[in-house]
Amino acid sequence: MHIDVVTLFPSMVDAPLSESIVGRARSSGLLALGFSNPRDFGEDRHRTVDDKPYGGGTGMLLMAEPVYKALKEVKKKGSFVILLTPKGRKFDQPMASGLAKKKHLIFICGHYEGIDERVNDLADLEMSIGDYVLTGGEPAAVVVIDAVTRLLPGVLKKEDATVNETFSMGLLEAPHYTRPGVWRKKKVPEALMSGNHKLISKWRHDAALALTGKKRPDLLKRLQR
Ligand code: 6GU
Repeated sequence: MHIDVVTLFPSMVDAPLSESIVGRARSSGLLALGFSNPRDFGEDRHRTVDDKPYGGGTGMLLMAEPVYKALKEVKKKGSFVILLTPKGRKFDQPMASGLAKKKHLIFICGHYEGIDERVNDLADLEMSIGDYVLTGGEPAAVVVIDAVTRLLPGVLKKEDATVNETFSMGLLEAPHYTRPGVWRKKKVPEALMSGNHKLISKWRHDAALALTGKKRPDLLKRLQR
């Protein structure tokens, strides 16, 4: 998978995606992550990329042209372009699965108060990661790229990969425990210590259902529909 990020602050995306599982996916070539910076396409001698909004109001806006040029630099036939904005469709696991099947993704990160509305036409999809306001799209790009990368073939061990499917099925995962069997008077559930795989599977399924019902009844309702 090849992903490019159009951003004024590439290190905000590069650094968090250099660690752990995603970092290894990049080192091993399963994920190629690139950047294109609108700052490199500013037109005046200060390479200005922002300006005041028409009609007044607080804050500055990213201008359309530097974003357009930064996008043009990385866009190919078959690229899927995503504009990250709090006004977009809310990201979830099924959307992550859909994106994981694409060849080339491009994320455009807004910053400041946003981007000139006219760049919206450049995107195939507008996406948000939840109902709160971030300073820019960069943390959202990190979230989406992480969720997509762990779905790419070869990134996770086979056993772990099925765990993603559990959440795509719409249930929270059953609780996990490791040694010791008793920790500060708290015991690990009997079934998990039994060595009986059928019993363990049943315990996990029941626990997942109960947990989801308690913490996320909305997910259960969606499953029943
Ligand atoms: Cl994608 N961008 C910004 N700036 N804020 C957000 C967001 C994106 N998703 C949720 N809040």
